[in-house]
Amino acid sequence: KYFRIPETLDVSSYEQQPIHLAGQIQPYGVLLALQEPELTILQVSKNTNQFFGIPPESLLEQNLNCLLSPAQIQLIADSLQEKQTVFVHLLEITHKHLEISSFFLGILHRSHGVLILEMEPHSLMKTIPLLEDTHLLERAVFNIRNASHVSDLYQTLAQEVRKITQFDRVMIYKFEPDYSGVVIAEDKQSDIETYLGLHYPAFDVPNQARELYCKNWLRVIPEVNYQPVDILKSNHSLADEPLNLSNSILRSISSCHREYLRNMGVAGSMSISLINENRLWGLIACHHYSPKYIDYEIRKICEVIGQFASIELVNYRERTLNFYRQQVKCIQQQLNHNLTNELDYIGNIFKRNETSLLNLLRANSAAILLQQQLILIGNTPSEQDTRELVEWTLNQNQQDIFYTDSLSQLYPKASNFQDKACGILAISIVLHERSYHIIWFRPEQVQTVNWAGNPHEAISDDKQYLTPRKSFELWKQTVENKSLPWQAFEIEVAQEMRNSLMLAALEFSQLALQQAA
Ligand code: BLA
Repeated sequence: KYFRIPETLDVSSYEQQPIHLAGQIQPYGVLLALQEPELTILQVSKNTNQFFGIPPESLLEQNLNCLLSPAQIQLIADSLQEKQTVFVHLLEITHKHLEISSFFLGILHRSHGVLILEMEPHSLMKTIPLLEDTHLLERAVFNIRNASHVSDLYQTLAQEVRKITQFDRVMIYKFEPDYSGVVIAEDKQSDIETYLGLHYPAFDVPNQARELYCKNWLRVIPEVNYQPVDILKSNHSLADEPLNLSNSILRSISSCHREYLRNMGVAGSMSISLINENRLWGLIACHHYSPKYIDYEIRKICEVIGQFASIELVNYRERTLNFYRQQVKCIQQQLNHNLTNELDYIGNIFKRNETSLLNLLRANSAAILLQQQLILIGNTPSEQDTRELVEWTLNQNQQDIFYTDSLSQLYPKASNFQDKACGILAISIVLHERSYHIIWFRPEQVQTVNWAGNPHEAISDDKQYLTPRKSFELWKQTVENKSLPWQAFEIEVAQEMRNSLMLAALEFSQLALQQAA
């Protein structure tokens, strides 16, 4: 039925590849590893001839002053006394033979005991005046802050990054709790196909990549079709291991990912991390269909936008949680009010709060069983099926809350109503022989995704498995017979609901006892 993972694709081998020890760089700059404090060159990328007119062998074990003027060396040495982690200088290098000089941005950071200097050609003409940069950033921050709701925030974020960078496509890629991902917003050229709403399996951005992207905010691949450049080591080099390039901007990108991009027709790419409490929340993923170099200054602006948006996302989450808490409180207050005709009364409260009850737990439908009285909200399984299901959950667990995102695995009958109840969350209270139950239902995940294009579209070439469309097919396999997972905060909300219901039930039973006496 579904496209299967090709046997030749060993996903686990990519999961383990240490991408920060690639030992190679992208060819759009030069990398030097230096020993402090003398600034001796311990390692150097093999492409120095092209940029400096000097072969890499003749730079090894030399002092950096063979490349830079004493004034520049002093500038670097002074900056290294400062506390920050990255140092940036505009550097001028004179080609000895051609007698011309060229400019570079020299970006320095320390990595496991060595100082790494990366040099990117930098045209003085191209440097955007500082004021203009500030305005780009200011506008983006203003628009992001003024987003009216969270989906507007995602869309604005994609639009702002695209306005600033002019990529053909900018997407907001959000990780789910299981690290599969979904494109939740997109701004693109009008004539290319959309990826909005497509889901991808977790290995599309493997674990080690996600870990790395939590440490640095941005990567760029100006030219996907590049030939990686090796790094030359001096014989006296301190360590045998490859350099740790975790924070290097030139780090060569995993060949698997490059193939993926090539299969998508992408020739230039960039991605910016969105981080929430040390967890990679998502990525701003940018594609271009021809090679695309983005100036360092613009990349920095994008990085700051990513950092700002990350804070906004946390704020939004807080606000959402507060909103839910208020709704629970509201239902709670209604339950505590006027305790007369018990069952009808509780039933009415829930009917009146139908929408909140569903939104509270992002459920599509729900059922409330008060003694024998059954109230169905939304598109639920049939009355008979629901009653049997409640009975089953009661026998299943001795706990107050029962939830699963793959009901049919535990309760085979559920495969008849996967489109309504593939995942359930149930709370129950049994008190003095009276019972109260609420069950929330979620349909099978595949049925809720927003299909971009025709999901049943034939996949013509089996060899090209590394493309978003095929990833989407793979993702569908991983979520077959599964609903969206219940998240920790949703379980908390359900627990809250149960507590409120419990309190109301207790009051009722006391009232009943008093009346009997
Ligand atoms: C990295 N995978 C990435 C990155 C993205 C994606 C955005 C970040 C690198 C970057 O900036 O470009 C995934 N990009 C997507 C997805 C879409 C997109 C899903 O545009 C959808 C529209 N990737 C695979 C498979 C493997 C794989 C099958 O699809 C290997 C089994 C590996 N992806 C992979 C690796 C990296 C990666 C190893 C890290 C690249 C690096 O930083 O070196």
